Amino acid sequence: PADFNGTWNLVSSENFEGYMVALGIDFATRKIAKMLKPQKVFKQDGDSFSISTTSTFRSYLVEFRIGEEFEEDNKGLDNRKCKSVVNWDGDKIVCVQTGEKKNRGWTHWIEGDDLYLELRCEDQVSTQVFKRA
Ligand code: RET
Repeated sequence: PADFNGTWNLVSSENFEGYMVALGIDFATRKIAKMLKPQKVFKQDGDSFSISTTSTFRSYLVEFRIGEEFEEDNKGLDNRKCKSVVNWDGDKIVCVQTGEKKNRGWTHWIEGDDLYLELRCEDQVSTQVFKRA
């Protein structure tokens, strides 16, 4: 499987605004969040992952094992609880976040030297690209 370990900095973001609107993030928070260049720190040990997304404004940590459902609180994002599960799809990790919002989840993969993140909520898709720090 792919090795995501390392520190990654955001370099580009498509439709993050649409994703945040779909999540119901308020206007003021969206204006700030759009300007941020978050950093991701991946710690991967076999099928155990810890992914921290940090920014000057707010940060988010998620920890999971592949294939094991966990309660996600999305604290500091939209604060809605989900039942989440992450699985491998080839060299991609795909998260399904089951809860109030339809079609919610994300996919991470590596392409060349870049880390990609596709964020999905309802009919919105945002794609972010990160480079190694
Ligand atoms: C920030 C700033 C505050 C508002 C929002 C944010 C969004 C964070 C997201 C994090 C996704 C994390 C994932 C982790 C696992 O790989 C930047 C904290 C809405 C969308 C997918």
